[in-house]
Amino acid sequence: MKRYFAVSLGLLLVVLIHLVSVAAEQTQRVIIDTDPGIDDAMAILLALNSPELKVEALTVVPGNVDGRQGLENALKIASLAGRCDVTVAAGAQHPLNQKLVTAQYWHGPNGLAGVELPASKCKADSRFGPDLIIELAHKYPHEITLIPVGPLTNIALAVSKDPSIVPLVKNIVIMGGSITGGNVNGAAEANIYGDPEAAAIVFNAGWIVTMIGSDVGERTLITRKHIADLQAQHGPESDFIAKLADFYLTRSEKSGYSGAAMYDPLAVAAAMDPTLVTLKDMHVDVETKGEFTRGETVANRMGSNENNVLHGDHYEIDGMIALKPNARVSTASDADRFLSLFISRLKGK
Ligand SMILES: [Ca+2]
Repeated sequence: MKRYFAVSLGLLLVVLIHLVSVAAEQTQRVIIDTDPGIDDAMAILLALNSPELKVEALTVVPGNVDGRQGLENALKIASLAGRCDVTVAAGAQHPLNQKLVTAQYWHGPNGLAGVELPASKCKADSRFGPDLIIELAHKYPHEITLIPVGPLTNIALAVSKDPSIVPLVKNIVIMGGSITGGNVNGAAEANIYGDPEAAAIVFNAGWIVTMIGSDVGERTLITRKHIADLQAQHGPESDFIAKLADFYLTRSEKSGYSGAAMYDPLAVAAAMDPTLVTLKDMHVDVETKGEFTRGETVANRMGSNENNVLHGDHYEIDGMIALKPNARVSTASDADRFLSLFISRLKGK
């Protein structure tokens, strides 16, 4: 009888170890590069409350707020979630080739709708964000998914310093760009506009960038009904998100939107479950020079360019030149399913 129990216990242990290893395999290691930011805060808290993701680091980039404020916000958000185990590191302090453009207009004076979170119990890591990205890409080859949800400065610095990380990174899912007009002006989306040279480096690095653009974010709206649903159960994180969403919605309504665009959280969700978005392979170039179009993501949807050859005083089309896709561009989202996921993960938290 004793032997029977020992064998059963042994079998149970083998099954448990197998289940744990299967779960670990299915957990994706991610680095969120962020400029927090209202929708960044939502994205970070979604990731920290999703068992599919293991957040290896939050690296901070200037964008919605400057680098100092962004680091303070990231630390406070991690602390609110009780997640001081997550590495939080500062990164670049300015874009590669232009002045920083901050967005308190949309995100409030501190970038977090003016909501004052308690002082952070978490401490910043001393490593430089881009170096940490390089280090983690080597430590976990083919396992890291990068989720940049701010200007692409830190990612550009990392791949420029160590291009060998490109094939080591499993996936890169960015919130940025648009193929149907911008949110800064007619052409450019804010994250790409915030550092076009960095974006050009990232799109041309040799990996396939999954691009969750502002045009899709703007069709993935959180509404007052969603906030009420979120508030059916209270918790410190969900109460914080409700305050952010209320501020953000009021701001968006004043600008003529019927809800607030879930830009950054949709990128996190797409990394977790790509079926939440429709993706199409395209070649994307970043405009860095245009008078009206600096920061535009110029997407080729045909997979080719005309080859124009000079014949005397004019050019003639001499067939097409095939273009290799460098991006999987999201053209639509399943907004209802995404918002149900978002609310279910954060309700009562
Ligand atoms: Ca952001």
